[in-house]
Amino acid sequence: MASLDLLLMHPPNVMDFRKRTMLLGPISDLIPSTPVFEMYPIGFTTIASHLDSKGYRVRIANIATRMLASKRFDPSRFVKSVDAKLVGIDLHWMPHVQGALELARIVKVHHPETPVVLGGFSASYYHEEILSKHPYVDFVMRGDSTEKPLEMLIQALQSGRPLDSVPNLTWRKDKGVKVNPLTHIPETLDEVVIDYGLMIRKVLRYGDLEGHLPYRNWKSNPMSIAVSVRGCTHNCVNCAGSCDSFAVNFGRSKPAFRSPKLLAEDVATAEQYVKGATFVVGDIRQAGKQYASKFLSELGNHKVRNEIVIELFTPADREFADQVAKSVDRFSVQMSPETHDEVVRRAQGKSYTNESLERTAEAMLDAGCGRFDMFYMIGLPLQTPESVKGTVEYARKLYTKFKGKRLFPFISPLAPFLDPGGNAFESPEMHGFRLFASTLEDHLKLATMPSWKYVLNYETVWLTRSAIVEATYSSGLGMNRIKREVGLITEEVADRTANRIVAAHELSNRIDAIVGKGTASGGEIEALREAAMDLSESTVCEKTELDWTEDTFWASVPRIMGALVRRR
Ligand code: B12
Ligand code: SF4
Repeated sequence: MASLDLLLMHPPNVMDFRKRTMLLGPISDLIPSTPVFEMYPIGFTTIASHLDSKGYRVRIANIATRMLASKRFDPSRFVKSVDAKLVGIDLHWMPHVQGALELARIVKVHHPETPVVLGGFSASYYHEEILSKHPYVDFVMRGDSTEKPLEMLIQALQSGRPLDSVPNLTWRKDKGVKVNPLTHIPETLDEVVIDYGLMIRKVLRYGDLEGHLPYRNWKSNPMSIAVSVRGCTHNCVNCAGSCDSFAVNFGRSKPAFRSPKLLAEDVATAEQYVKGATFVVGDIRQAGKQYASKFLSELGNHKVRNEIVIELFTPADREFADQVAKSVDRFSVQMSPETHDEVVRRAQGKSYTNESLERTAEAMLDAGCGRFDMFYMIGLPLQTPESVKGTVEYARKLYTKFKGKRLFPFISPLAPFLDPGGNAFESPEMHGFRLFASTLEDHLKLATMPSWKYVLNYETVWLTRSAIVEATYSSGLGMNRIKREVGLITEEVADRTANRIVAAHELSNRIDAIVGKGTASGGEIEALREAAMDLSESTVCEKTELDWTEDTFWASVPRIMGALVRRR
């Protein structure tokens, strides 16, 4: 095989997770990934699409999914076998800190001359520390839009040109760390190329389905993503994707939107390849009412049949609900009120009432919304154990009020890390947070601790680490009880979930007892590896409770074939 211009690899959270005891409990229960966070950034697709359109040869290898798919898959052997001129590894989400740096080290073991570039939110935040302490990383490409800067880096490397003029790049020069200005910050997302068929063609070219899968269960729960925005107009205190954080860390003073026409085209193109839900990232009303209306009417013109999942950052009215319903065949909604307590919600950066929340749910469900998911969180400013109990009670009220109407509240902890770069991380005392880690090195130490309690990089004045763990397991049991009572889950599922929560809680206590003796590794911890692995998934609910669609990957095959034939 001719040499690749760029190999993009996505690591698991911890490279040797298969050998370690890590009770990661509920940290990924409410997202498609398993606790190793195998989902790669959507940006891999836009980077690959952009470079492919310029004639470069790019391959994506999801190392995490391949490790999950087969015990025999050896990442080191895979890395050794690939010939690439540049290797890119994402350190977008902080939980991948150990996995990303270890994968970079493995690349250098087999290919000492091949340069390694890290990118993503967390790499951008810690760029100088990465380059000053980790010799096997050569570059960090900063910012939320790296498609073009990466192309410039590849051109410079391949032609031997100096790197001083590559925007957004942090690199080593004259034994020091050189930080090129962060100047590539596009004002719109209209130049971003998203070739939804590219992944399929790459699967065929490299004969590697698992390596391109966004997450382990994608074949049974396929989903596509359309991105409306980079940046955000809101300022939730714990979020590194907030308006303040984008300004300080990624140089973005206002969000960049994809035009409504192109966004609707993205959704329509995605459905040519994938029969399953299409998740539209970002509240489509962020750019204004007109933007949302235009997008919805364009979507109507495309006669999209896939289920469309939209996000609401603030309450919506009946007019909007009806507009959505008129524009698409099927739709679902996701909203994160975080807590039932309006004072806590305000401290978290969201200032709407429960009354407006319930009116929104009612309007959406009346308009035909397939499911309305509401996400609640543990670890918020001002939130006490009693307040968490109150949220569970509020969920009971919601279930009763919306009985039979497809409203699903979920609760999970803010875990494992408070986002570096978010306002609470930057000014912890002001928001009532205490940090256990602030540098990259601190996070590296936490990442491999044997249970999620010790991985947490924070606690709050109102909820210690232990209290977050206790509140998580007891609210999980509470929610499960309510779902059983209202008949939302079967007795069998309810029993299974309750047993798992109790077992995970017991195991967490056993790990506490060992760590309390002053050791976080060794024989006693190792003996718990299998149990920890078994209890790290679907802790507070069955993961399938979040599935949007009943379509499996095989339902997409005729579409993929049709689209590939049409493209010839
Ligand atoms: C949509 C979204 C998701 C989607 C995933 C979409 C996806 N596959 O990318 C879902 C809901 C599944 C999700 C899950 C999680 N998310 Co999220 N997510 C977002 C959100 C709302 C927007 C996503 C976004 O990343 N934008 C698009 C652009 C900016 O990124 P991108 O195109 O993917 O990548 C570009 C650059 O980042 C960069 N880049 C990225 N990777 C690489 C690699 C290389 C080599 C290079 C050069 C460049 C590069 O170049 C790309 C192209 O220009 C943000 C909040 C926000 N306002 O931004 C949070 C956010 C990114 N998520 C966050 C977190 C914490 C998580 C979870 C860990 C939460 C959890 N505990 O479950 C999980 C991890 C999932 C996993 N890997 O398995 C934090 C990250 C903070 C941090 N520093 O760690 C954010 C900032 C805010 C938040 N708290 O939600 N998330
Ligand atoms: S959590 Fe808040 S600040 Fe962060 S992306 Fe969502 S709405 Fe924006």
